[in-house]
Formats: sequence, C-alpha cells, structure tokens
Amino acid sequence: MSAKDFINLEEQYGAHNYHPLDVVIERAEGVWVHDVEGKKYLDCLAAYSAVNQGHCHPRIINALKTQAEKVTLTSRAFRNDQLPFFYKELSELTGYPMSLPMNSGAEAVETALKAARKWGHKVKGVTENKAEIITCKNNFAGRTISIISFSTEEQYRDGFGPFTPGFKIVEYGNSQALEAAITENTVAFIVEPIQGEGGVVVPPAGYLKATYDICKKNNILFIADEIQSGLGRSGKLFAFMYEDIVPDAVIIGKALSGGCYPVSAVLSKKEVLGVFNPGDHGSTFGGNPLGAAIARESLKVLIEEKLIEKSFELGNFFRESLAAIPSKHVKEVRGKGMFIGVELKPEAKGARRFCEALKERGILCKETHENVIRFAPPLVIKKEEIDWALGHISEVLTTL
Ligand code: IF1
Repeated sequence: MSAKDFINLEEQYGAHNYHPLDVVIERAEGVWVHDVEGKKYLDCLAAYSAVNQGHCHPRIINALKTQAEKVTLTSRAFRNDQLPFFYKELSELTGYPMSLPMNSGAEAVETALKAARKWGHKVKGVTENKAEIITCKNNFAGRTISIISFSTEEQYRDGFGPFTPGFKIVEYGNSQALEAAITENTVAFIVEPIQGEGGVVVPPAGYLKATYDICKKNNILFIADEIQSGLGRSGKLFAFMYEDIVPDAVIIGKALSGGCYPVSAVLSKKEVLGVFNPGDHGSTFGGNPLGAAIARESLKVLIEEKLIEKSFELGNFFRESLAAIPSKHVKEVRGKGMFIGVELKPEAKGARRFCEALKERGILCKETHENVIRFAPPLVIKKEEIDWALGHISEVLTTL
C-alpha cells in the first residue's frame, strides 16, 4: 500500500476533525519516525510534547510489556499494586503530597475544575452554584464542553453550545486584569505557564509570581496547566519553576507516560483533593496498573537520563541558533528550554508552507495558528541532530 492508499482509507472512514501533514508513520524510535514509504524524519513536534522521553523508549516499552503480561485493568473498585507506588514516586518527585490520576489531559483539567468548585463551596464558603473560575485569553486546555466554554478560539466553540457557566476570561500576561476580575465568588485561576497552542507564548517575567500573589491575597487557588509545558519541556520540571511560586494544584498529562499510554493527573494537597469523597469522581481507566507502571518508568527515565537539564541546555542552544538565522520572514523566536515557537511575519503567507517544505527535507513540525512554527522535539535529541536540523531550517527560512 502507498501512503496515498492509507490516506484515502482514513479520509473515507474517519471523521474529518483533523488536517494532518500527509506523512503516514509506521514506526519510530527516539527522535526519528519512519513512514510507510521508507522515508525517515526528525520529529520536531514530539506528539505535542507527549514523547519527551523519545519514541518507543526501550525502558518504557519494557515496563509496558512486563505490566501488560501481569494485569492491565482492575478498575478502582479494587486496588492494584502499581498505583500506590505511582502516587508515592509522583509525590517525591514533585513535592505535592497527593494526586488524582485520570487518562487524557482534558479529564485532568475537568478534575481540577471540579476540585476547585467544590473547594470553593466547602472550604472557602462560596455560595453553592456561584463559583467563578478565571482563565486566560488564548488558552488551550482540551475539548470537552466545559473546557471549550472558556476557550477564546471561535472554531473550538462553533456549534457546540450551550456552554458551561462560571468562567471569566482575562488577558494573558496582565496581572492587573486578573485582579480586576476577582469577586467574592472567585475560587480559582487556571493558567498555562507558557501557552502552547496559543503559539508558545511566554508571559512577561514576573507575571506568574504576581498572579500567584494576587491569588494568595484573595484566597483563590492558583492552578497551573502543565500538561504541555511540564515534565521537562521548558527546561525545568515545571515551567512555573522559572518563578518563585508553588501552585495550589498542577495538572499534568502527555509526557507522564512518555507517549505510550494516556495518563494524566492533578497534583495538589489535602485541602484541595480532600474535597473528593468516595463516589464523587472517578474513571474506569484512571489509575489503572498498566498506566501507573508506564508512568512510573517514564518519570524515572526523565530524571535518570537528565532530560530536563538537556532540555534546558540544548533547548537554549536551539532557540538562540534559530534566532540567529537571517530570515526576512521571522518576526520573533521565543520559548523556554526545548519549547520553541518561531513566529513569522504576516507577509510570510503562513507557517504551513514552511512546515511542508521542512517535511520534504525530513523534518516534521506543525504550525500553530497561522504564523507560528513550533519546534519541540523529544528531549533525547542530540546536539548533532539539532545542527543537522538547523541547516535545513535555515535554508527553508532564507530561500522560501
Ligand atoms: C488536539 C493543541 C497542543 C494542552 C494543554 C490540556 C490539554 C492540552 C496545555 C488537553 C492538549 C493537545 C491537544 C491536541 C493537540 C494538542 C495541542 F494544538 F491542540 F493545542 F499541544 F498545542 N492542556 N493539547 O496543550 O489534553 O485532552 O488532549 O490529552 O486537541 O488536537 P488532552
């Protein structure tokens, strides 16, 4: 079968809710993916930061196989022997005393929303059904009805109403806007420390600290959505660590399983997660032994292979090298660690054609919005591989 045959099958039988680049991947290892026609590409998207540890990491795959042969799913009606260690190791790594596991990122965000509302009512004393949660313009937190209720991207909402009430949206990067939006009913502020889908937008230095202090002053939960920015992507374990804050809750997903299985979690403390009583919340697959075993190994790989430090050093090198490319198309190069966005000028006629050209040269990346090319390869990428990619990126950005 040719790539075209696979694409035709997919187009015929699948819902058309995506517009992928036409590369049909059949296997991958580390930073490299191989398509059905035998072509090899450097993956500069890393499944939106889910494969920070690299594709099919041997240790993670081994943990997957070993656990799959023992027990995969118990449901939470019974206990299993992996979940307790997953909780403990996650706590030791992050410093958060407890966590609640789910599967997709969106489910973990929903979990945080539910925790915040219930905390607001039961602990803070906000009148029932009056809780307000503040979010930021250009956020991305998933696709559920409640989450798109606070999206500012028209397409993500179009046709999907009616929406969940109780959200307020303020400008990202402006702490005064947060302060002005607070009422006696505000229970939480949810923020991406670096906006991913928004175009790898890094807020002004001091913004996270300022908004955190505002939350503390007003008895509001500060919740960091680190689903994309977390677990080493930004060059720190969490992107919020660039500022001196400890969020009340942190939401993680994606790289928590090294891209091998959907595993997400909300990290927090007893005052917050303690609002959930047996039966209040759950999931058939959340906390299952297969996911827990995979996540345990994924976290170990992240630490033992020093991927966070590598992301910081090589990411900064990659970003500075991109910024030095003399291209008339580039408006700004920004990011932290291995989380990089190259914003093109409007005259460049869109990032998509640059992604297509890079694909022809064996580099896979994806535009975000019209004008931003995102570079976020697996954190196992080597300096020589970055150098090789830079040669091609430089040619594409200067000749197209
Ligand atoms: C798609 C985007 C990235 C996220 C943050 C929660 C979630 C995400 C900060 C939800 C998910 C994914 C979703 C995926 C593509 C991707 C994406 F372009 F859509 F926005 F990464 F930039 N919080 N982001 O980035 O996690 O439920 O998907 O596990 O929807 O196509 P999920």
